[in-house]
Amino acid sequence: MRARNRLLPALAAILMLVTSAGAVSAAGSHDHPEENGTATAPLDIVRKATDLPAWESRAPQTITIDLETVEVTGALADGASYHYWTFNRKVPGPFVRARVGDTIKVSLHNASDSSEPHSVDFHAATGPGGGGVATHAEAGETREFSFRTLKPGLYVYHCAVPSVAQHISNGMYGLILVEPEEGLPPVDREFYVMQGELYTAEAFGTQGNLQGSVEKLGAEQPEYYVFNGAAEALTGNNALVAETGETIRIYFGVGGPNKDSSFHVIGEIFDRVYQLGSFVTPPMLDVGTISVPPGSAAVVDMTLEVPGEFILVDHALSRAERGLLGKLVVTGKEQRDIFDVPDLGLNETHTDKEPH
Ligand SMILES: [Cu+2]
Repeated sequence: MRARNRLLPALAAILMLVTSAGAVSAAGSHDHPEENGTATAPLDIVRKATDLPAWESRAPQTITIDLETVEVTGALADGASYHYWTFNRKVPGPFVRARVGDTIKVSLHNASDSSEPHSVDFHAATGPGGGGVATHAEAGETREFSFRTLKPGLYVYHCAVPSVAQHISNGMYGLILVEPEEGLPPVDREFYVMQGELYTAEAFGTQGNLQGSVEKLGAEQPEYYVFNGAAEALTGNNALVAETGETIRIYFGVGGPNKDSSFHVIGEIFDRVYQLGSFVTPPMLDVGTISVPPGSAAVVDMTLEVPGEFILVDHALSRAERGLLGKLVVTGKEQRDIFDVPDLGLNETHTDKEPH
């Protein structure tokens, strides 16, 4: 299992090299409506938490990022679809992995069938609008700009076309990691998770093709809260998976547009927290719940001592009943000196069949 763990990031790294020098791209054209999903056959817009490139030791280089802004009908919840606005057809947009001193060349193409202009503002960029004005593209247009990564950190990017709140809420946000020269301390597995809100005219739980509500958006009264784009998206086959004894890292961002997150993993303690995505500031140690504002991010590291299911939440827990729920499933040997439930048979529900 360990070998496979290492192989996947290695493959991802090779793919990144092949697309040289680290291009992030989406396949396909956008002139066929069926590719953009329908109310009866919505697309899976959820970006898997494992969908991020691996770290590599390297000198500063020029990286090309190809972003395509595509409006699609995606699955929001069981029996409910929504018209998302996306970077590369997934929410959040692609995880961009860079290092200090890189030059990032951004090419943004707005699909020809888009109803709106779109753009991208990188919080990692130093320059007017973070590129938001430079990349403002009408339907069918391509716009480019480049920036140097002057400062390490974990940063949000998002569409910056007014109403910006509407574009973000509809799914147009992602993370860019600018690693320090020496990288971060190594961990066994890394995950990419972002939180956002959706403002549907229909009440939470309504079936069918739901419509956006500018009134609820203006009042900051969302119906849905989501990790990686859809209700309870990071559960089932999309749950985060790891083994006892491993260290894991979550790159956690809040697209928002409006609500902060009190991010917490039930039954775990963060060993290291890089608050607000700062790597120059020493990380906080041993923290239970962190606060992440909209348009910001944090990095949390955990050591997994005990097997079982660990729930990812925003500790503003009413939101868990509006779709904001993820799972970390840990398999491996019980550690009864750390956590034991002698009378409930809890330990027998896990995969460990070895005698103690
Ligand atoms: Cu947009």
